[in-house]
Amino acid sequence: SVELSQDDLKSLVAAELERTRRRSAALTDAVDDDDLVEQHSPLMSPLVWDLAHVGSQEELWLVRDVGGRPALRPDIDDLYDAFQHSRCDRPELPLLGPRESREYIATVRDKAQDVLHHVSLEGRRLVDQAFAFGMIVQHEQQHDETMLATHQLRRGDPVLHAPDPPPTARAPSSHEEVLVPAGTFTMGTSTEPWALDNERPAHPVHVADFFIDAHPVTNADFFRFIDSGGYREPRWWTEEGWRHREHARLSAPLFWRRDGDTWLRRRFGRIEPVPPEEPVLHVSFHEAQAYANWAGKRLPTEPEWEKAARFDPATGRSMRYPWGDDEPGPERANLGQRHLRPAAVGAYAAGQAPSGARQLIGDVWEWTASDFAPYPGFEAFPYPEYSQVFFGTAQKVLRGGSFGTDPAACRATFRNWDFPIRRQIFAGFRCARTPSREELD
Ligand code: AVJ
Ligand code: FE
Repeated sequence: SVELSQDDLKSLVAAELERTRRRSAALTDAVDDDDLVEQHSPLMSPLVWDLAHVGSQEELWLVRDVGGRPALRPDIDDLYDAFQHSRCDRPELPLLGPRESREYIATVRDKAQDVLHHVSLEGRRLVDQAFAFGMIVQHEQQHDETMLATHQLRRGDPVLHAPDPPPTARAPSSHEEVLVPAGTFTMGTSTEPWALDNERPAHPVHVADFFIDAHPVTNADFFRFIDSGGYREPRWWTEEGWRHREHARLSAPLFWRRDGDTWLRRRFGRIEPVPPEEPVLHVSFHEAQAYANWAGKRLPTEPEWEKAARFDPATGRSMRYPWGDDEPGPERANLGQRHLRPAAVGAYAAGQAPSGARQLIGDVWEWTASDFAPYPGFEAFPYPEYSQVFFGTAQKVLRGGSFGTDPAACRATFRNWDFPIRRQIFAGFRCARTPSREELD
């Protein structure tokens, strides 16, 4: 790749900051002030909290740490520290109001742009290749996806609008899978400039032969699981999964409602029939795992998912994306809230991986079988509260990003994680399986 001059890198970073802020503004300007301060679900913060929180993180990292400038609002650090107050308690806090929040984040942004203008992007690891700025861009984009999830939970008339994703040229059969032959590949990265600590370092992983679905599991597939009693049969579920299913009374994906013979769903304030050809969305890890068992398959492990997504057997190299090293464009993947729904399976032929799998990047986050764990040689950077404190068996890894994820916060090495009961995130899944002897001969 070409080394950018410091000036070019700075212009790129400045543009990314502004592009990201336009998204945050669109998501928060779409509703009135009452709506901004309201809690739409105990699972989520009021939108106004997310808004000021992105400014607070930007102040901490870019203005104070990188810039060495005095604190603007040390009095509000605690209010916007995600570890101090859980989401459900945030509406009771003396938060900045909508106007104050907008003023605050604009002031922080002016200072951050000034810091960017004056800083040397050399010497300190925190600023090398503009890492801290990239981290803040990704952080705001992650909250923009969280705010989109809040919009999905919100009751009331539709306020977000976007064109539909491109149609599919050829509808694949629902059982298409690809074989990824056994061998070692490079997992993670040590060179991607804005990769976060948990994606590092690059390391070799041997992966045995496996099949992986060529596309995510669809709503049509999921109808069959439901119709054949998938939610009523404990044998498809793990013990923990079944206990949760009973406790939460799960009987269909979140936002679905049965109307006679058809399934309807609410999508950003509109009611529509569940589209059969779209990836299933808003299912928990437990539902994904039950479906996979029912289908005679399993969820892919993280190494399997990543190998299917970026290993190129022709060169023996791991690529940044399934299609190569080029940034995602609109023809490659459904990202960036360009569309407010996943595309039908079979779309994005230009985004296909060498393995033959499609739609690995964008459309829906994909649950994997893996717990969120550090790679060998992991080093928390720049702060343990980003990833390290979440490592363990409580969190499952999701891969690939959704239609709500920005390209800046999505690549084939990117790791997301959440509790296995979570459903309000834009998550679906695809299945994998271990081939039988006969299938390999
Ligand atoms: C990586 C998406 C799990 O939103 O909880 C945002 C990202 N970390 N602010 C989250 C994050 C701090 C994180 N996820
Ligand atoms: Fe955050």
